[in-house]
Amino acid sequence: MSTTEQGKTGFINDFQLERHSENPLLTTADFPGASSVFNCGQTMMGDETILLVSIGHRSGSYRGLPGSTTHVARSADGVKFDIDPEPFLKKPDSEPFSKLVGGVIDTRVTFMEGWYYIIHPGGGRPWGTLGILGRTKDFREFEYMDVVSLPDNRVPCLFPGKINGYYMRLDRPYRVAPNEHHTDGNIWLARSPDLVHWGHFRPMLTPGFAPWARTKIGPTPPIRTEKGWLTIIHGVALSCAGYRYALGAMLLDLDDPERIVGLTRGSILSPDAEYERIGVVPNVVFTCGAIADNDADRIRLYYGGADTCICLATGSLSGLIETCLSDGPPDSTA
Ligand code: M1P
Repeated sequence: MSTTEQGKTGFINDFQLERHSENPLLTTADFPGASSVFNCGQTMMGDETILLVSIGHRSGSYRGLPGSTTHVARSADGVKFDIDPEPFLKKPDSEPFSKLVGGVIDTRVTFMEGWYYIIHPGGGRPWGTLGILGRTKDFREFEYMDVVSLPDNRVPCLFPGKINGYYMRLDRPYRVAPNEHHTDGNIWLARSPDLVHWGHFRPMLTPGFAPWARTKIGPTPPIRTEKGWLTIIHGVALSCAGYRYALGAMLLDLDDPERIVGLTRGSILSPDAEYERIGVVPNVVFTCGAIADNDADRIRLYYGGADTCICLATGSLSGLIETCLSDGPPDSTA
């Protein structure tokens, strides 16, 4: 085991995802009129890799919600993507969604019970940012279901099925000072009988367990593994150089997902490549999910670099799980 840093209880692991040699895979050149390309939802549909790629338009907000659209990109090999010409998600025209959705970014995808459920942020000013749930079977037709979180909680991430009789999700509530970007963010758990009504809220993880996640953190949809629910998280550190977004992972107990059984103390990907350091928002690696290839013992992350392009990083699935377990639950170094 190589090490980078000494924690309070000893050395931490240095598991690192590997960048694909063809990064960045998708850029503004792939989307006419785009000013930014970033943070994609991701899943498998049969043998096809599906990305939901968010773009900001030169004619609209350069990376925020107003005017942004989300496009389906499909790939047989996970590297070369064909992009559907028409946007899959954009500002809807039916109430209450038209009032709350100015554009669509940062989709989280969870496949369960024959549907791909998608949550994306809505709201923004003056309402505050909240989560909107919809679903599709084929990434061609999409139906909105409801507003499933109050502000400010923009990225609820669904588990892929009921656990002990309830649907569950990871929440990321945060506080926003008037006219400011949010400067914090924690991870909570919520339960629901029907995916629309949510409660039994429980706090799970706050920032500060590692330097790269000192300021705020956020979840992605959990992936079922034999050893627990694997969840990629992002962590943000604020310094004199501004915000820096890195990625880590946590592992949750299969029967009691409120219990964190492992958490990487080192980041597994941080913004070091040029396409991650320079762009619309510098020093960002950010993912809205991950794809586990169990047979190949591989995890794939399609992530946004500097809010400007889509990249791919991969690593050993079992290696990441073992790193979570060996670094242990957050209390062990708290
Ligand atoms: O611009 C960097 C990231 O900012 C937001 O993340 P957070 O809520 O943690 O600040 C998101 O808008 C994300 O899409 C973006 O990459």
